[in-house]
Amino acid sequence: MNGPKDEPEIEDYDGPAGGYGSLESVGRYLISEQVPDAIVTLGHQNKPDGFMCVSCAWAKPAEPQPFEYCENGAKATVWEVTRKRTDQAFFETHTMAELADCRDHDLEEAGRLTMPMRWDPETDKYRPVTWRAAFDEIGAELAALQDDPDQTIFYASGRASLEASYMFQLLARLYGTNNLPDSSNMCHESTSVALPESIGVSVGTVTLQDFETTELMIYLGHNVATNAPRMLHQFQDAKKRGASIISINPLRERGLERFTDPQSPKQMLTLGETVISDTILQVAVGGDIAALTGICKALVDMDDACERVGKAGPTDREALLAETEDDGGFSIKAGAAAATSRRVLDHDFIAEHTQGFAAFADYCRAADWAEIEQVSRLSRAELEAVATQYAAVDKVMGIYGMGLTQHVHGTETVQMLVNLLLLRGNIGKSGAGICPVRGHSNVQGQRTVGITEKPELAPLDRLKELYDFEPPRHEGYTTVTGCEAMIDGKVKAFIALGGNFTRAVPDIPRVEAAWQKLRLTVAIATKLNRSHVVHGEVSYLLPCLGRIEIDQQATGPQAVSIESSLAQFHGSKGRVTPASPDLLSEPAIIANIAVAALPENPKVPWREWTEDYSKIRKAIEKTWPATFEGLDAGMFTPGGITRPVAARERKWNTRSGKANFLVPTGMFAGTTENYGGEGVLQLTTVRSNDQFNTTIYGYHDRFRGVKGTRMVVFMNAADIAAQGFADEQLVDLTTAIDDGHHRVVRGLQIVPYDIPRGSCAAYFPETTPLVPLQHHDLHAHTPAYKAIPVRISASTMVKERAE
Ligand SMILES: Nc1nc2c(c(=O)[nH]1)N[C@H]1C(S)=C(S)[C@@H](COP(=O)(O)OP(=O)(O)OC[C@H]3O[C@@H](n4cnc5c(=O)[nH]c(N)nc54)[C@H](O)[C@@H]3O)O[C@H]1N2
Ligand SMILES: Nc1nc2c(c(=O)[nH]1)N[C@H]1C(S)=C(S)[C@@H](COP(=O)(O)OP(=O)(O)OC[C@H]3O[C@@H](n4cnc5c(=O)[nH]c(N)nc54)[C@H](O)[C@@H]3O)O[C@H]1N2
Ligand SMILES: [Mo]
Repeated sequence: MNGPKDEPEIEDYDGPAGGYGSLESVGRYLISEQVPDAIVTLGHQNKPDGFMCVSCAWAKPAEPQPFEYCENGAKATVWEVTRKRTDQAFFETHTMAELADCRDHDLEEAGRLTMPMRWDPETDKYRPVTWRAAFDEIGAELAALQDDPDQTIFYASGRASLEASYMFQLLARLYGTNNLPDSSNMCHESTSVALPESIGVSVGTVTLQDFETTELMIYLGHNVATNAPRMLHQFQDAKKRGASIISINPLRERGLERFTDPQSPKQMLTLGETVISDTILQVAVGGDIAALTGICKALVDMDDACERVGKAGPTDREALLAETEDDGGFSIKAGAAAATSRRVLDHDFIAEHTQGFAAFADYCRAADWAEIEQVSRLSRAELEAVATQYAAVDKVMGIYGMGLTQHVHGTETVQMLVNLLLLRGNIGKSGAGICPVRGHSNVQGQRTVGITEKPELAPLDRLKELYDFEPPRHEGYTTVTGCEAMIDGKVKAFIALGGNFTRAVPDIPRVEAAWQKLRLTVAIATKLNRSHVVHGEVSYLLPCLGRIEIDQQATGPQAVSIESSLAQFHGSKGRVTPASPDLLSEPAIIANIAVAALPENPKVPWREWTEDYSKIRKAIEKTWPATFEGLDAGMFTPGGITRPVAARERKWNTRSGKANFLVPTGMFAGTTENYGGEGVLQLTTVRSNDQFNTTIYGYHDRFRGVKGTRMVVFMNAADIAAQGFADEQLVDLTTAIDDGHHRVVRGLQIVPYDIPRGSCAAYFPETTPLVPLQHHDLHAHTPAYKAIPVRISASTMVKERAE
């Protein structure tokens, strides 16, 4: 099968994000996927009466741009509407043993799945089956395991609609389990645990309107140009108004620096660019708690100085101002602020709305600058400058992605960002707030309609009342505990609503070995991936419609709904002819599995729901009236339906009834247990500009200048020299955690890169085998895909390509 076509090439990219590069890149995919006409389809993307992008979850504005899609959104669309097919002929020619050697890119590139298939042990090939036969056998297998329903896992990847997801969680609970992990477990789960403790909501508080008035955005651990490019429009507009952006990221990602709007003819023609970040602080991987502590400490110190200066008489004030010269002149500003009787912290807000300030302020006062500087690799002066900028404005947002959540102390890192915002009342007012940037297009919505392993987050009593059954009350598996249970032999069946589970999780080789021992693996999917090629004893591929396709049911074409990152619900209508007449919709597949596996329950109208999705939405509205009222009637409202988020109104649904300052347990977001010694680097695993998670579109990370390969490790030049390597040398990475498992990824090419010393970066999923399963957030169980301690050695692999 075809791999990367070009020789690996490493070059500097000095163009901006967006611009001609992105137009050219989209054009290339339209041709290679044989769908030049998809350009028409793209015109409907993210429009109020169109379809909602299947790539990221960024908000959809009420007044869209003429082309409300980005380079990567276009790639995702083209990838779904491709003319390529993995049809019967494809499966007849390939055994799974053969396909096991294929790269992620090659498997999906083969095209859309077209018919239901069952793996045949005799030939090691998937063979066509009828839908009826598939549902009957899956139903019988599930029923046979129902004496202990916790042997089955119902996994959801964040793309499926609110309607499909609602049915999926109900299927699992009627079956008897809360084993409902989803991709969110690997993603923003740290947010979902951190924010309820801090501010009493599980989602962000920022709306698109807030971008119109904000003065400062502190932007951490997210790669906008690649992973939520439409957000660059909000950044650019805010910049033009005079707002500032401070980025905190180990890498100087291209989108943090410059952006040319491909929608703006003037910018394109003049090659004009907007400089996005005013400041980029290149924090060490795992150094964010330290960096945020530094900023908070500077603010608390300023405020303390301010109080002293304010209380002092005129003579003492002179003396105090002189004294502050000793700390580099920084607190002079505090003195000046005091002279205008303005306090640095918002003490009225703190008194009225928060709890825990005194302890938090003491933590900041006691924090040691030397430690802060050592862990963050940022200087005191840099962090004080951020504090000064922060204190000078009234409307600040904290915006973040995986660089904060995927750490052993990810939850604490998110809570540190909230602490910073609370110091000046930056939550619950216009232009301010906390803004987690979600991943999959409906990952937030799946949680909102009950896909969760945590029984306390699901409306079990309401489900019991509506559907007349006894829902399971004990906790289900998360992604991590699910993998552990699989390895321990406690899991027998796995039903996947999308995703590529075995490539997305840590410790891939261990999980794959356990996966192959499962009795049943069922994949509801659009394209072939590794989690299908490696499979259980009885294995089914159930090909489904994508969101962009027309979903024709008994009552006519159906629409679905999703929730964006900014907590707005939107309707989405498919526009293109399905890839094959044999596809079923996700709701139809779930309904059929339910009917085949479960005893009849007249309260659950699976068939009627499938015929008319507005009935599913009505059921969702009935289950959560306060959240979803008006969903069915209003989902095509331009700009979506804004869901109520209590913290936006400064209502704090926490145990204390207030927003909570929470003191972190340490400065480093990673772990220092079980390893030590010379030469250990903290590896962070990231996405390239040519992938969507485990879907690898190609081998060209334009922004980082890497072409023709993904097997690279980005290192600081001083680390390369200190460890005695040469640029472009092939190396092996070994995990420096000693737990009895040897984890190695071989044959990565060194790319010298502007990254702090002691940190390195590489692509996911190629380097995911280095992540131990137990290396996860302590509270949320989010795998710590960032800050993995590794050692680097000269590669034992023969260098294959000619010099
Ligand atoms: N085109 C495209 N869009 C996507 C996706 C995709 O794969 N492709 N994936 C979707 C999904 S599911 C998700 S979750 C999001 C992911 O979007 P991101 O959150 O942007 O995901 P990553 O690529 O993991 O990049 C994390 C960023 O954090 C930085 N970083 C790494 N470690 C640290 C750290 O310790 N501290 C700080 N401050 N920064 C750090 C990296 O340099 C990088 O810029 O995007 C979604 N959108
Ligand atoms: N090392 C490392 N590992 C990571 C991460 C990291 O940063 N570093 N990030 C983590 C994160 S944030 C996430 S969200 C997970 C992602 O984990 P998953 O969500 O499990 O993986 P995806 O790659 O998004 O899933 C791709 C597959 O989804 C299927 N698919 C696509 N569209 C549809 C559809 O419309 N319906 C259905 N039913 N199926 C569809 C296709 O078969 C495709 O092969 O990975 C995690 N893993
Ligand atoms: Mo994600």
